[in-house]
Amino acid sequence: MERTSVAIVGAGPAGLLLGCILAAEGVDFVLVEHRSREHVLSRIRAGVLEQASVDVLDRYGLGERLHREGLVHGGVYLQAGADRFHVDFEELVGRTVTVYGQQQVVLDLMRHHDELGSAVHYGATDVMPSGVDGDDPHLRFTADGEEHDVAADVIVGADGYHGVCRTLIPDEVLAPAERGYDAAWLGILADVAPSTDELIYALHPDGFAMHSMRSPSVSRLYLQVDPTEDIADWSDERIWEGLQERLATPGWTLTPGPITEKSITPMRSSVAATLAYGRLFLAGDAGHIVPPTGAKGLNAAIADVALLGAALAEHARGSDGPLGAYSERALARQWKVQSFSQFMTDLLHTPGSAVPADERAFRYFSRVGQLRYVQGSRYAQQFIAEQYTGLAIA
Ligand code: FAS
Ligand code: PHB
Repeated sequence: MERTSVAIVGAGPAGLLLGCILAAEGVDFVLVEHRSREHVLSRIRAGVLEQASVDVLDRYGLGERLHREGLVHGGVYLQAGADRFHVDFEELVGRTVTVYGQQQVVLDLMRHHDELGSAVHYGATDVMPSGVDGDDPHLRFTADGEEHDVAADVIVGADGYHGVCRTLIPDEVLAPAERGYDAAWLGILADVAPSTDELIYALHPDGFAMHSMRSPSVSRLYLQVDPTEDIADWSDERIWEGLQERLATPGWTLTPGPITEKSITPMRSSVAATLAYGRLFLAGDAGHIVPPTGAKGLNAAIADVALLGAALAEHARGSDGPLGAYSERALARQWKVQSFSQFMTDLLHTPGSAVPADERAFRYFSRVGQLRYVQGSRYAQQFIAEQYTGLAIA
């Protein structure tokens, strides 16, 4: 039987970054991932890092390529119909965001573990944490044909919303608070230079559209679609037509290009009632998920493990205060993130087709009214700028 201080389940950004933090703090760990390294790297997810997230990566020496290749943005554009305006984060709150795809963050973290020679097992099977409600937790798994039984002081569930760790917590304890949305995002990657210098979030009568990017030569764009839509019904031409229509504004053109990836992602908000159960701690999507409109999913995962990593280091040094407070502190910040993500999603999406036509019109025009208020209010723009660039991790 093997022994470690922290057994981490899941090698997404939360698990990988937690491992880097523990290594920096001198705390031993094992990290177990049930998909291959290539599969984890292939997942196209988030694109924007808050200032607070960049600061965490810098603190642990993980930001070198991010600063070399990331795109620093001083604001975003919001658009109501054809009326586009800029929200200048730097002028309003003195902060920026960095466009740097989640795949690049994950690659940097994986490479760091390679350099450290960390105990990271990809492609593991029969991954089974147990005993988290007692004093002798174990993580069992099979990797490279070898069965492992690891006794751990603590187990961390960084295995996402559909992971195994959440299932170890009784339903009445996990008790997630949730809401759905009558919209989904059709996302594309296209080999074409972005048609904008900063992200554009647009509310149009046909639905939400967004122009993001991954590099000076790769664009990332999204369209609101009904959650029941099938990606097979969306030809490249239909997608570009929708984007052209919804993002149009006088004097600006959207340059189309070859689409290299397209997929539809449903939206949901969910927050577990606790991120701690006995010797089990949840971090990232394992504990909460948000709609992507506020660019918060990846950043919230980073915030969780920044708090949890520091708390586990204190625990290893004999002080249990921070670990005992982790769930409460992480959830307090998460509910602020949830509220902002909900606000941005409700503000920028048209009501679903199930909503009666008169009510749909009312909701749409009240959102246009809210956007026009934001356009004319420094205070409203500071409200958005402060939260979009990221609240302090504390
Ligand atoms: P992850 O889900 O990334 O990682 C969990 C890991 O655990 C995975 O590698 C999984 O394979 C592994 N795992 C699961 N079960 C396991 C088991 N039983 N044993 C071992 N390993 C197991 N966020 C944004 O901010 N902007 C976006 O545009 C955006 N787009 C998204 C699109 C999609 C399709 C999805 C699903 C999410 C998107 N997100 C976005 C949110 C996303 O970025 C997450 O917030 C982020 O991946 C969270 O990281 P983790 O908590 O590490 O969870
Ligand atoms: C992205 O670039 O994928 C992205 C950016 C901002 C969001 C969501 C997704 O709010």
